[in-house]
Amino acid sequence: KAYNVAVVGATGAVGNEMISILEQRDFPINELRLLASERSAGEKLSFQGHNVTVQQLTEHSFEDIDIGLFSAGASVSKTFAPHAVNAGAVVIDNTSAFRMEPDIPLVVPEVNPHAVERQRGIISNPNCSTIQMVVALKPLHDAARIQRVVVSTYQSVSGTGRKAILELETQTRHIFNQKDILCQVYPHQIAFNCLPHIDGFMENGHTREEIKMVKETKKIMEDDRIRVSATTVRVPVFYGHSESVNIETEKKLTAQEAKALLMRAPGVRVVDDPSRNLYPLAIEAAGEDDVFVGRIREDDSIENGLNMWIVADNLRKGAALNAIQIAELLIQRGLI
Ligand code: A2P
Ligand code: 11C
Repeated sequence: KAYNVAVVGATGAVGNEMISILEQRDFPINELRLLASERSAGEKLSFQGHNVTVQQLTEHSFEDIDIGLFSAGASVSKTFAPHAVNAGAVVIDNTSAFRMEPDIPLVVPEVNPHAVERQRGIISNPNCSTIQMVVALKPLHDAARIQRVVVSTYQSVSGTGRKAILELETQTRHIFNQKDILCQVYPHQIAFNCLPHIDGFMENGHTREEIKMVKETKKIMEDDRIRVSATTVRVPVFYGHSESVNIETEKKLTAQEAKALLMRAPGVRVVDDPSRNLYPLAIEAAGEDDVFVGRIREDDSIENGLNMWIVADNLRKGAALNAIQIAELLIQRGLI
């Protein structure tokens, strides 16, 4: 069977990646409908060697659609996902709109594939920095139960979207040419800088991105006992999020045992050979599907502690690829 698929936010950074991943994975598509705002209606994007015209998203965009892949911001999802569901589509939503709603599954196929069975029309795709972390933590949690995670992220500008990619590019060029720089997307210069600020600030001093990592991890791992402390930082990298992750486990895991578990884990690629300067790098993870893990070592400051460095392409495994893997899971399980 082939499916009618709508990509909402098709002209954005994630939407573009969705189109290329659908093509690369030879997803069974009958019709691909590309939707965006009025601004880009009429634009043409290439899919399987053909030009597909972008249409303006409206309430009526979902007639005959089987799968709606949404990545145009939370408010667009809140308004339009219900229309897609009413039209009979399953929505896989890449925004934060529904993630924490108890009856909406939040799915990473390597971690909690069974959760798709509970879907009633909408499935949420987690935040990029959470996805790559839980893919690596799941096998360690199963073996030794993770009690606490302390994570600091180094997130690329593509996580913010197309305009932020352009901002880093332009600021960098202007600095080299001794021209004035503009800060339009971020409140401060991102070129040659690090901003400990992703998404909005909350009253308790944390950012929303940090709280997403705390709450989504518990929901996806289906274990509220895991304590997570996160600091999320934007760095001047175009593609690929990196994370320094420290975990405390109930049972002792040696670095060797952790490495062996990670080498067998689905979706994980261990790159860890300090003697040859080998460790995961954002520039090498970009364009790849795996979550890369390295610098795996024991943390001797606590009894059962491990440190590691986790890197993935935030637009692929962190967003578009995970969403399409959820769609593939629905097909495999006969749910659409
Ligand atoms: P458009 O290109 O027409 O503005 P990014 O995250 O890279 O900034 O991309 C955001 C995506 O969401 C783009 O495809 C953008 O379309 C789309 N989008 C933003 N607002 C709306 C809206 N109100 N209706 C439909 N699509 C939207
Ligand atoms: C970033 N993680 O890197 C964000 C992007 O909740 O889906 C994704 C925001 C979200 O800026």
